[in-house]
Amino acid sequence: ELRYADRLNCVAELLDAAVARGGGARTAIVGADGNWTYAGLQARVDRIAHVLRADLGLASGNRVLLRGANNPMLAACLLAVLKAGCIAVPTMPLLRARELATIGAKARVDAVLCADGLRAEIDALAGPPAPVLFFGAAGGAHGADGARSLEALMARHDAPFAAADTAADDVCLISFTSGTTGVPKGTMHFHRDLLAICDCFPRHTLDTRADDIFIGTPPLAFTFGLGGLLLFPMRVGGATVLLEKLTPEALLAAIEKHRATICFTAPTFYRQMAPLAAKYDLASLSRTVSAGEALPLATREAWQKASGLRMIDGIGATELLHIFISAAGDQIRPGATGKPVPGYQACILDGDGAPVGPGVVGRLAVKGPTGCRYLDDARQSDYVLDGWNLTGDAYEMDADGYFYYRSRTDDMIISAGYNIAGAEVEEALLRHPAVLECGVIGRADVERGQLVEAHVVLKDGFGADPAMALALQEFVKQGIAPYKYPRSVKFTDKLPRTETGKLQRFKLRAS
Ligand code: 3UK
Repeated sequence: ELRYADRLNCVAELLDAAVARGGGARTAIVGADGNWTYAGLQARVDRIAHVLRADLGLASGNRVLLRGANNPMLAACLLAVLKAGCIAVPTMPLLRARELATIGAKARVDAVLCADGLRAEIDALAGPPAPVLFFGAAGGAHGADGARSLEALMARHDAPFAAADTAADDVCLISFTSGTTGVPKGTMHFHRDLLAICDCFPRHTLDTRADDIFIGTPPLAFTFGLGGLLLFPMRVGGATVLLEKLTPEALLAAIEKHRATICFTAPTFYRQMAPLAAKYDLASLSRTVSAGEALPLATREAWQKASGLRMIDGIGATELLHIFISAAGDQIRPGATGKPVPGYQACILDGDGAPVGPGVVGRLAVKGPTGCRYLDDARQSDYVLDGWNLTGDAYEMDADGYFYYRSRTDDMIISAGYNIAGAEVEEALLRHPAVLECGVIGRADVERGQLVEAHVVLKDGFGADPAMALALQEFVKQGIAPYKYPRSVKFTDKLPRTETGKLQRFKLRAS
């Protein structure tokens, strides 16, 4: 049972408390241009909070849109918004002007803090919705002029900033979902939610400590990254490595260079890192976390073989803020996501909302200290039923209480009366030595209702020809029940993915 005070500012707990405990000289953030200590981070956060209040005239509850790639200044801006009692509206770096305008309008933003390197799309907005300040990656010089430069304004404030007196259940974050189905939805989270996620998954499953060094790819604008690469490290007084634009090679090199201990990224990244891992010294790593998409067994095995580390799979959602089912160490059961993280409960429901027992595929329902509150009320009842969050995933439980991912509820393929989970076919295909990546969807078909269709990216050196398509079909028939094999195989160079690393099946269906 988690207990928090009624009046609570999460940044006071995460940052000021770390400094007050004597951790001011410890490294908080490692960036491309050097390290910031906890005291150094606090000083910057306080200056930015003063700018928000004094120069922009913001009050508690005002909303601030944030735009930037993962770097120390973006982290400082995010924390300053919360410390000032305002609401952070983080946005993904690749968003274009029109999408930013939509989010800005939906979230009714009152101000914008934007990385100078990403200003083009903000400049392209017809009328910026609110005052905009620009910042550099490490708080240094950049292109923006005096009155629009965050750093220039920060230089005028050197007094400590006392955290705004907020309620534990004041909204502090509006986070937009990745839009795997097309339309991003805004979700609201409280000050206490940001602490609750630190006190569940990382504490119980990862056993995080002050000497941990966190690294990974998810943007801070994605709650996977916000938790794993900012809040979790701060909660234990550890360090986070924030680097922009990480390729698989660059992530491996950064793990080696910074002696990272915990890595967060998506399955597709582990798949790409596995064949390269032998070239790097990864001895510092002790925990590797995969989330965002189902982890295929073939990927789990490839990474374990390459790194000597077992993969910690975990399912999280923007609506629930972070990971709620996972397993580590001896608790890992390959093929299963894991068990509910302490603090959360999970069950499987049938179409009428009644719980089903082991071995039956149904709708995953989750309850815990964090939960869904959509900005857009109309969708709330689709996601929450009697306090249980319906994540939109089809799962199955075994007799020991392990949860097995099957598919997204709306991605289940129904072909000639059979229910086929695309993820299972993908997993079978990934075991073929020629397959680098694949996505399996149901294509409308007069005869069968839907036809299993595989979109396949081959590894270098393999030919995309009818013989290969046939070989892959035969291979799947040998691996899983033959009726699941892809009757259509299409080769492509690249699969459509969101910035969070998720396959966009709706785009495959439309292709
Ligand atoms: C899918 C998974 C199988 C699943 C997220 C960690 O992904 C995150 O949030 P989103 O809102 O998407 C949620 C949906 O993604 N998913 C995520 N992880 C897994 N499916 N196995 C997994 N391990 O469909 C879920 O409903 O973008 C992940 C932490 C914070 C997050 N927001």
